[in-house]
Amino acid sequence: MSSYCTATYRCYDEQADFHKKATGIAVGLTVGSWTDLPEANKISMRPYLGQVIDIKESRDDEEERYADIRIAYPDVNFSRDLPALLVTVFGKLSMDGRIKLIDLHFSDDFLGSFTGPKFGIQGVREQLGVHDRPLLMSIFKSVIGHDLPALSEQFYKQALGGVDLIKDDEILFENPLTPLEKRVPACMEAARQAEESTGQKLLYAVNLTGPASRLAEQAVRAISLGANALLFNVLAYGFDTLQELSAHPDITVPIAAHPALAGALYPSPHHGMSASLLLGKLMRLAGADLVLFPSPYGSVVMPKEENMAIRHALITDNINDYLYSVNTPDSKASASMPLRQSFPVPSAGIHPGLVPLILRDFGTEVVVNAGGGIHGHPMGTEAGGRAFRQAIQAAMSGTSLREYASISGHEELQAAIEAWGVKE
Ligand code: 1AE
Repeated sequence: MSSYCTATYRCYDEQADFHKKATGIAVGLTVGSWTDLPEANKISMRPYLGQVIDIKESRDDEEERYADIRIAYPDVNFSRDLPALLVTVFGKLSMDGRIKLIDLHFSDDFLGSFTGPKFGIQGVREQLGVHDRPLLMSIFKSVIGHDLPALSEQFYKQALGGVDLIKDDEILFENPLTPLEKRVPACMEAARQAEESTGQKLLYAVNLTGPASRLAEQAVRAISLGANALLFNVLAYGFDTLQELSAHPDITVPIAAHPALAGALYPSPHHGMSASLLLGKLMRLAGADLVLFPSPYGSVVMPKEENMAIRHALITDNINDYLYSVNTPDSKASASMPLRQSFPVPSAGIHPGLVPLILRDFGTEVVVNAGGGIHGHPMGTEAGGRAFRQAIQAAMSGTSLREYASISGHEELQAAIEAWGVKE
């Protein structure tokens, strides 16, 4: 029996005949073209022909006319990798009018080639020995132009504040002052020293950079130098590169996916891909253990509905769950192979006063992540970490931040609230 992967598009047009449009896509992206090719009509071509599954026409809040179109593509048309699937379903089409790819549904046969995250939420928690609270990650800030001692000191201060993960800034590339070869041992030594005070394990996500052909070698080298996590700018390299890294037998540490460039792809209602597909389903399928994305609360804002759809895609048992209920013919997606869950990491402009909102929306399976919100703390970087840990503790115990901050010993949270306030 044939198997298919299904793409859902949102197509805007005031006049178009959406049935004709859908048929044009199903034929044009498989056996035919915009002209009626005689070859396309042959019976022998049928197994390769795309199928229009359904078309739901509607108007948005601005009264613009659109249709959600679902098309099934025969698996026989593409190899079992994301570049082949994405080029099939949205290659040329992505440039053809007001059309956005909003969801993908994978056949079991296609999914069979993917192992997903190597560690996932459980694996990351096991590495850290933390199972009962959201994790806290801090981001190196002000790294360019600094030498190794300055970087080690910054690392040490972050670690002393009680963070679980520290990630390189995504704009830190190979450079003469802090090359990976020296940076990893220096930072891991700072982690060891901090652990003596905190008793806390820590993951350091080192930025993998440089030519694509050397990334795996660089990752293995970083691990041999002591790196226990990696950061990767997935969209600059492509999902397939992430998949290769995550499936590599010698890359034995969690990978955090940075969303750099995602804004070129998801924000328009008329073009690109939905954020939940880009930063949710595809990141998880390609093997990201942690996925960063803008939150609804901070400095770079993504609508909450989109954020919740990303979260769902990262943690649901069934990666094939539909992202948009409007497209579900029977509101149930067929079950798929289980993949490990990826940690959602809502980010950008996060400060302690936002922690209750993050936990309200994401629950416990979340990484609270901050750069400026830690280093910009009025009492310094170490206090920045402490303020976040206090905010997490308060939110988990159902105590208001202001009340918790007024308790003796929580001066760091008090200072953070005075600096940035509390958002309810
Ligand atoms: C969405 C990515 C956020 C990120 O990478 C970053 O560096 C955030 O920094 P802050 O927390 O906004 O200072």
